[in-house]
Amino acid sequence: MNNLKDVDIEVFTAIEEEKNRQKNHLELIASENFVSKAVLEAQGSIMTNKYAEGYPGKRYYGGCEYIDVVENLAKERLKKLFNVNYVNVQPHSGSQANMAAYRSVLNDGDKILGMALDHGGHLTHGYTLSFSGQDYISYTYGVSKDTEMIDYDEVERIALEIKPNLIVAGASAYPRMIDFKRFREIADKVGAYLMVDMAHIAGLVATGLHQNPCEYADIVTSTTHKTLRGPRGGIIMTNNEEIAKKIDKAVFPGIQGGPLMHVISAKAVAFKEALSPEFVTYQEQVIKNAKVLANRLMENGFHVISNGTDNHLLLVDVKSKSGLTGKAVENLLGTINITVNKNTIPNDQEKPFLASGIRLGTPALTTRGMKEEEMVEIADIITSALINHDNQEKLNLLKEEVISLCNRFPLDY
Ligand code: DSN
Repeated sequence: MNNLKDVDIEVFTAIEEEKNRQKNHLELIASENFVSKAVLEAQGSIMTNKYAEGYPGKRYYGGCEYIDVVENLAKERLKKLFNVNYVNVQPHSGSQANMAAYRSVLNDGDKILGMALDHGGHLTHGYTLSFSGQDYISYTYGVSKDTEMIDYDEVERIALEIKPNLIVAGASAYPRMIDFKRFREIADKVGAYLMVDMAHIAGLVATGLHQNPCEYADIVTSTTHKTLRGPRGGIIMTNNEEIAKKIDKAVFPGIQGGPLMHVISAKAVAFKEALSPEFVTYQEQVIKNAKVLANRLMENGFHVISNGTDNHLLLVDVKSKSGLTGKAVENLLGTINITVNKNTIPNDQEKPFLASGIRLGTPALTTRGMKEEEMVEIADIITSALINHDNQEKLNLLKEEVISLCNRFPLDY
């Protein structure tokens, strides 16, 4: 069979250019990472050719014997990783994992309570433009104005007032540990299900560096491609057998057809990698790096939301120091090969499209081997870029510094 270069030079070239971009830019988007070659190999394999609707041992198609081997490996490894009894590895994405999780225990029109998007929550935690804010009546909690951290007493007050059927814990832009035990107590007080979306922190949970929500929640969902460093996809977990059966039905045939077996193969590989001792060392470094990045930016005069971080990410208020919006800073840093995303900060006065902050995460750079020393260098480059945002000569020098840093920590693709 012909290879990609011969069949489709345009796609081949775009992939090569993206590879070069990944190699020559500092990737600070908190939800991104670099998978191993083994994960890439599994995901790019012939497993993509197979239809396998159903579950291991109960498929709607013949020829699934090796597919079953792989899905069972993924399931057993995932159970071990998070010490949980029932798992579903078929969701195509985090959004679909969340949709199936809600549908397994809720009816349309039920009430859900999740973290507000502009306080660090996720679209699928009840945002009005998402299915989660349309199929369910959604309410939000946020972070305290003073501490910029979750105020659990306030969450409890809101829960007692609205009596949700389900509470969602978990976030996309929250730099602190989340107390799932406390969320369980609140859910029990109001007779609600507790669902935890641990997508961002799954790698930290897998290595014991964050409280494990599987001990407390009725359902835990996650993606597999953030701190967990696997292929792009979703997973659902529970310790409740009845809920597990409903989750399986909600995923297939509820909202999905054939599972992506090449992705499930890659998930199995990633879970094996995550069970290794090296993965613990990696996650420890992810946190150390985030703390150093946050501290250096604070030393340089930035307000880092909640005055620091406990996990893999930090939120920086760029507007108050530089006068630039998050969007302007995202664009500016892009010109010197630093990739970040603009992010609203709690009680942001800017529209979400502009935002006052940026979100920075260390999982990807830590995979490249960068450590504390490099985080200090990066914090200083970011600071200098903002101070010199209209000095092209200085920006050119900073870009050279970024490329030299990338060259010192090559990406092995
Ligand atoms: N888009 C993801 C993130 O960047 O956090 C969440 O789904």
